[in-house]
Amino acid sequence: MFGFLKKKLKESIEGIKKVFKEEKPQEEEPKEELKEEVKKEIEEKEQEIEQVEELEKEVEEKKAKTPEAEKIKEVEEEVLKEVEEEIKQEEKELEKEAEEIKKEKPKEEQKEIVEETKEKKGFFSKLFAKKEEKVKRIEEKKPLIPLFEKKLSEEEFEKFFKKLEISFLEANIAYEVIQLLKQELKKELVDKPVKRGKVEEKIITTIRNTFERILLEINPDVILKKIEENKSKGEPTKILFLGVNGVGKTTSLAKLCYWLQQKGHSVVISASDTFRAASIEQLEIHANKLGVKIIKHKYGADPAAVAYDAIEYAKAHHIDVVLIDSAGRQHSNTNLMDELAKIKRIAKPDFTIFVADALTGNDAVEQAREFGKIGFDAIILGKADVDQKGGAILSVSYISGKPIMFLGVGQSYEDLEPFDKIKLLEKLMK
Ligand SMILES: Nc1nc2c(ncn2[C@@H]2O[C@H](COP(=O)(O)OP(=O)(O)OP(=O)(O)O)[C@@H](O)[C@H]2O)c(=O)[nH]1
Ligand SMILES: [Mg+2]
Repeated sequence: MFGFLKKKLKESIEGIKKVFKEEKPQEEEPKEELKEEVKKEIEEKEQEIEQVEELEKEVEEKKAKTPEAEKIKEVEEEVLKEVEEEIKQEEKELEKEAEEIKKEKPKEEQKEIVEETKEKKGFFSKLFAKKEEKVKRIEEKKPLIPLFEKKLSEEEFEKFFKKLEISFLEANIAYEVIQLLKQELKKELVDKPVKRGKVEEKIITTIRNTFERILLEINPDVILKKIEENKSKGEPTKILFLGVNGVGKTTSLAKLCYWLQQKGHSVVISASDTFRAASIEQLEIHANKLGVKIIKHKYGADPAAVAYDAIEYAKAHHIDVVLIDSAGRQHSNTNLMDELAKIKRIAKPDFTIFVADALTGNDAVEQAREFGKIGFDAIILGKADVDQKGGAILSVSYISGKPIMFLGVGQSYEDLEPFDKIKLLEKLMK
């Protein structure tokens, strides 16, 4: 999961790390058998690198003019003056001392004077030590000045984000989500000092936190609670599945049936897709495998009437849950959308679950927006196991305002995972 998005994210971050001088991009060794297309790609990459290098040069020039750089220069000059003054003073004192030695200890103590002179010669090494001390003092004073840390200008950020934006779009992340990510990253990066070596961490953390904030999840245990509540009133719990054609509604219904059975609940299935050829037979196969009753009418029958009968059957036989399938439909088909509204009116489901195919990316997000007009309570995103981009998963709850309950992660009955955003984000960011 997320292979594509992770690769793209890494590429974009490598680019910005170069602006922050954290890493040099590795130059690719062109292989002889490279096809024209690949060569072109390398040329484009080289151009990009050139652009980044130009940008870097600009940054260096700007850096020299910053108040921080000027302040460092000032301190250097100040310390230099201080130390030179001290050296001069020391020089004077030593000369005075030497004069006095000469006066006090004439010829007879020549030997001693020679020794003293030798010692005086040590004055030059002292001088040298002073110079070293000067460098040390400058280094000591520097941390008191706000040390130059790389700050990203708005212009640099825009350049960096353009690349990231393309990656996000390619990963099918919804435009609104990308704008939100941009806003958050801008807040964290533009004109803010970022410590060297911390750029990647900062970007990753900001992206992660934004996703954590916008991903909505709902624990499927709410269904179990509702079942208990309804049972105490002698009522079955009704769950309706809706979504466009082929997204995985029927498969998700069968998986949820299995999940409920594992929790000890009895189930009846309503074959309310009376429209698509072989839909009833498909559901019958699942019902037989799972050992549950299926209520069906003929093809072309009113799907709301099938649901009504299934609910009556559940009431009469004290069955805990009624799972209601429905025909896939395009949200633009008003007749079929009205039919769906009718099923909802008659069956009065406790939970309406919108099923989408994670692979369809932005389409899934658009569908959620449209089906939201009929109304649903939670989302199951199927085919997450084969989704490399993650765009639908990362965007659908923010756009629809409804939480994700499960991810479909395969074709067998066990392949229904309660949605856990922390676990998901770990997968994306690790
Ligand atoms: N890999 C994978 N395949 C899935 C998953 N969920 C469903 N599928 C497959 O997707 C295809 C369509 O699934 P259905 O459950 O028939 O979809 P539907 O929405 O009921 O389709 P219609 O009734 O025609 O609208 C089937 O081949 C399923 O096996 C999943 O989580 N992972
Ligand atoms: Mg179906």
